[in-house]
Amino acid sequence: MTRFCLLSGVVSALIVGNLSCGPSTTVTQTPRVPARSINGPGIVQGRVFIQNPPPALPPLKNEPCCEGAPATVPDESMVLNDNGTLANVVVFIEGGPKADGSDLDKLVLDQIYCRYVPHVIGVVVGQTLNIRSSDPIVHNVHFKSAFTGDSNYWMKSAGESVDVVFKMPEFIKTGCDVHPWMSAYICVLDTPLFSITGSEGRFSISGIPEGKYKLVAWHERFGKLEQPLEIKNDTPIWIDFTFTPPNRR
Ligand SMILES: [Cu+2]
Repeated sequence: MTRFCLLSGVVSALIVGNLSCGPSTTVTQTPRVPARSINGPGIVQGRVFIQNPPPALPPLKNEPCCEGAPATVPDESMVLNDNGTLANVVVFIEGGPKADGSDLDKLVLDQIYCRYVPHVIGVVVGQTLNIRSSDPIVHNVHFKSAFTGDSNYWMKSAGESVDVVFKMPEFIKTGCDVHPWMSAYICVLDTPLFSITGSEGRFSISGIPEGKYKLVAWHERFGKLEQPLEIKNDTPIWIDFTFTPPNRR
């Protein structure tokens, strides 16, 4: 029995929440590795297209905001680029080592003229996200995590901020109750191997260790697409994605 308990103790080092000798049904979880230690020769790049896109979204009325703010702001929940691609798509590697991002630089999510900048931000589990306001008015940063519940940070003047660290991967929509047209996505990832498309619809992820993975593309309106990815060496791999909105097929 003693021997069994010793052995069980070794195994339980890899099992979350099991520090006793009793039987366990807990799922084995691999410890996280420092994000900066994840490095390899692989590069994957490509573009994210949209087929038969819906009509462009009208801008959002941006008032009452504060002095100097534009009367409207773009609705960034769907940004169509001129070359047929889509912005604000998070492309990431799934199936690699799970990262702890506490060794990565702090990121900033700002509120400028009643708009989140950027609209979509990727942050690694354990990495610090500084959420701030540049506006001389009241905002509240209000979001709900599936793991930690409701968070609501009030910011009453320019320069106020809060540091937030997420412990689990999830994509969280945040908003402001004072200015209900404000929205952003905080995409908490298990990996530093990700890229977010911009005005050219391009993504590029480097430093991928050799291995077999899934490459996932996520957009807040159009959901997820996946493709297999195998990294064998440093030859860049090109992969394109094409979203087709469900009602346009
Ligand atoms: Cu606000």
